[in-house]
Amino acid sequence: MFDTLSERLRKTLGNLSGRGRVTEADVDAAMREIRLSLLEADVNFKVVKDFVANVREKAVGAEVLQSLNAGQQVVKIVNDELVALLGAGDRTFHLQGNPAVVALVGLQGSGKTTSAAKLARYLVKQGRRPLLVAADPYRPAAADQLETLGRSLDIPVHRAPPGTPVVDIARGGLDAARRLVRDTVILDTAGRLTIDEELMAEIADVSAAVKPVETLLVVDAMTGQEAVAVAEAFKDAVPLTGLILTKIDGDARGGAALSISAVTGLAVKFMGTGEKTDALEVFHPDRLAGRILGMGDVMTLVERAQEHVDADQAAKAEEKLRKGQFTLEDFLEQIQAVQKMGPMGQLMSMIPGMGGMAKQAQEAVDRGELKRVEAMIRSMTPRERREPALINGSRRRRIAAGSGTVTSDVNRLIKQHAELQKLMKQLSGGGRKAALGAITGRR
Ligand SMILES: Nc1nc2c(ncn2[C@@H]2O[C@H](COP(=O)(O)OP(=O)(O)OP(=O)(O)O)[C@@H](O)[C@H]2O)c(=O)[nH]1
Ligand SMILES: [Mg+2]
Repeated sequence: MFDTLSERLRKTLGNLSGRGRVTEADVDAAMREIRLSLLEADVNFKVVKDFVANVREKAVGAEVLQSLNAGQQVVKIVNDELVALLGAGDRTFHLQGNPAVVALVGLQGSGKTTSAAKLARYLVKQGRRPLLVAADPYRPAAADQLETLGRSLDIPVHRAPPGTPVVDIARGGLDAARRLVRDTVILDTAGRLTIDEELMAEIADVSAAVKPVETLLVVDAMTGQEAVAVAEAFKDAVPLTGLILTKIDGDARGGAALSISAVTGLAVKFMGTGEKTDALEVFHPDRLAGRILGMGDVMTLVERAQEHVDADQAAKAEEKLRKGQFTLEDFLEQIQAVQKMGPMGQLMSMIPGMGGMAKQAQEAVDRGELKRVEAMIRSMTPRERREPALINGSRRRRIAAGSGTVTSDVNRLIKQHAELQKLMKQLSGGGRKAALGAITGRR
């Protein structure tokens, strides 16, 4: 979502930090660029105005410009201001009460049901015992959707016959939670196409009846500034405690995500980064700022790896790499493991210094390059995977035919694998520096 903005900001800040001396005019030029970048990313104009004014004041006011690393200090000021902008409001996720009640509200299709399931999965990981409640009395299909998600996660779902008043469903959910010894109730409420009084009254009734400790508004980041307007309207009508911003993985310009907290004063507590139930992130403003400014987000990357990668398997792969015994079979395993961690472009943007390659990497994946590599390795015999040296001309033709590729693709894969082997031998032998040079010198 932040690709274009990120690219532009990185360029502007790169120019600045590369300078020996920074003058007030340099700062002003950079601020003009940043202002334009933010406006084009659809950030609320008032938010942009304040942001640029704050950065400028801090950069020009103090002794920053006299210092030797003035450029870097200005970059740091931009980063700090961005963190402040993203992090407005109280981000604590409260779970007091037994059961603790969390209500999800929002417009139709914003991602309430999906987010309810994601949140339940997240809570199970925290050691809690959630119960999902289908608090949509109008569409039986809505309850079916939640039930399917609940079943796939092994989390119980409470539902009531169609037409049951929503307040009764919510109360029934609390009873069910006590009966089933569940400590958290997640209410998935019905959405409407527009903000209407009936919807607001219904949410207010549920709030009064079961007193949720969290009432989170689910907003679709793809709708841009409309999302900000929706949040403002809901905030005036019901007691919201925070936001879940969904579809951050989409290709909207990101302005909503950047302005919504600053405009409404409501904290973003979680973000949805994909359709699957594991695609939910606790919102960390500093990490998102790092990703946007191309400084990476190592913390999230490590957490993703911890969640998805088997530590033993990873250690074994590393050992093999070091010994130069990393076969194509291991290569295939690693490709699969990394893909479980998330879309390639997202992962690349979390690695410091690699942000600039995120788009290319994702495009390569979208073109099916990883799939082709997988198909080629699958078309090899186990022995060929272990000893690629065996793969002669006729075998190459067979592998290409079996995987729907051409022999030059197979050649390239085998060559890349051989290069990787060589590189790793250099890395584990004393020639670490030379090998790193070889890596960074490429491309
Ligand atoms: N890419 C992406 N898709 C999402 C995300 N969250 C939800 N979706 C998709 O958005 C669509 C609507 O999601 P739902 O969870 O059904 O939305 P809802 O708010 O419950 O909709 P109603 O109950 O009809 O009001 C589905 O196709 C979801 O898969 C997200 O974070 N990323
Ligand atoms: Mg729904």
